[in-house]
Amino acid sequence: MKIRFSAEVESSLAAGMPVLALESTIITHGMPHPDNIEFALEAESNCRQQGVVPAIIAIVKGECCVGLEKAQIEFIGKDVSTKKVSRRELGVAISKNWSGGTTVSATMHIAHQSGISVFSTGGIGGVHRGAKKTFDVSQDLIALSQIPMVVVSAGAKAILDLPKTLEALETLGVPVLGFKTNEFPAFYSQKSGLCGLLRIENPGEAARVYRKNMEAGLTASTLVVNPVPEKNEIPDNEIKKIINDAINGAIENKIKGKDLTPFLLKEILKKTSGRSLETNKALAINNVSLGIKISKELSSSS
Ligand code: PSU
Ligand code: MN
Repeated sequence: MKIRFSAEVESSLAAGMPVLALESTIITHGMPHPDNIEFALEAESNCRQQGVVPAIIAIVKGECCVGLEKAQIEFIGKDVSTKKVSRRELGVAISKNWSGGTTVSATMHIAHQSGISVFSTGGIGGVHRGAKKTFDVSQDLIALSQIPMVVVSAGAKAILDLPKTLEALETLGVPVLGFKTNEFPAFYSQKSGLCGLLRIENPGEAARVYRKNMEAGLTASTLVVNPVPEKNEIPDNEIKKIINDAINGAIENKIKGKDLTPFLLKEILKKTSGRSLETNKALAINNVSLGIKISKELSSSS
């Protein structure tokens, strides 16, 4: 695949220095403008301050880009025609000269092809509620089972069916490590009631498990779940009704497929008067911080 690397990503990869992959659907479809741009720049600056090169991955005018210039971030974050590109749409997006935010599945594919092994997102996609009828299960789960990386996420988005998502991760052979917790986080809040994860205490443990998985020849990613900081969480009992109302709104408006997740996130933003956006930013930045530490552990132990 033809990949356009930013100068800093290219030199860092060549020198074996740590690089952290970041997705761009969170920028194009997950957050409104201009918060999305502010978030992306803050995430990048945190990486650089800690000695890690940020690699935002996106499709810009048909080119698969790893590491964006500031003008490119502003372009994808502002342009309303920017698509949401999942792994199956990569060839389509490039051949049609689209600009697109890459989802977790597409970002993982491109990061892995680029030789990047750590990736931080907000929350992975998973099994949607009502999947028994709709069959709506995110490609992110399949990508997690097929592409060996470390993926850092605040659990799966609370709009999903979390018990089924966790079961699917097990079926697909994806190890889930709880960062300082044994409970699967619920994106906006720390707790989901789903306990029994393998708990790790520090970034070095995540790096070690990933290395051992690689040595064992496993194809799945090591999924590190990192709860939203307590001060930023929206407690489960507050967010529950809002999510249910948003899901009912989607059913009424016949929103489905790839439009569903962006629709629900926007509805929740409206119904929480912007509080969900602050939480989303905080959890994603928190995942960037942990991704930075894991990528440094991996590059220093290689
Ligand atoms: N995390 C966020 N906001 C987002 C996403 C993740 O905080 O918008 C995106 C990711 O790119 C993920 C996608 O891959 O939502 C899932 O979409 P779907 O449910 O259609 O597979
Ligand atoms: Mn879907």
